[in-house]
Amino acid sequence: MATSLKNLSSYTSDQFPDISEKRFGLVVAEWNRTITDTLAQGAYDTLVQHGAKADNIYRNTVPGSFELGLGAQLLAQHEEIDAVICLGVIIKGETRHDEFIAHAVAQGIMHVGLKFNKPVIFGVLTTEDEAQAWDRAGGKHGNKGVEAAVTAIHMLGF
Ligand code: DLZ
Repeated sequence: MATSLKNLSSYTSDQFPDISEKRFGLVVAEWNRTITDTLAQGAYDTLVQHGAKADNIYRNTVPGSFELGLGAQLLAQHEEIDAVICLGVIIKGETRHDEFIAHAVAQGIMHVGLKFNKPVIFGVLTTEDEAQAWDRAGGKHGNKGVEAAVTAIHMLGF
């Protein structure tokens, strides 16, 4: 007998859930501030365009990307928050500092999502230089803040 695969997710990315009553936390790193601000604006605009209320979007800053995990946790622990979007820009320097930060942040953010059972999105650019970061913050590769917001919305329909 043939078995059928059911799509467990109620929504696909072109048919989003109603987010008009959802509350979002944005955690934005201050390192490379002009770029992270652009990512945050992209995320905010995308949430509003998809129906989120401006009053339901809470923005907090943290010093650097390394602090994004804790910032996310401090927001995610609140029952009213439905999803958290973490935004940062880690640019390669002379040492391997960037690698350690990037790995720690990725794991930290994943951990918070699993701990609180809610979407915690990794919107962190890890680039060779500032130009590559701008390419992904409104440049030729789009705005990854927008993509992070779309991912959060998608996951809320899961
Ligand atoms: C220290 C540091 C360095 C060298 N580079 C970056 C970066 O490119 N992007 C970023 O978001 N943060 C950077 N930081 C700061 C760390 O994330 C963190 O804030 C400090 O190490 C203090 O914990």
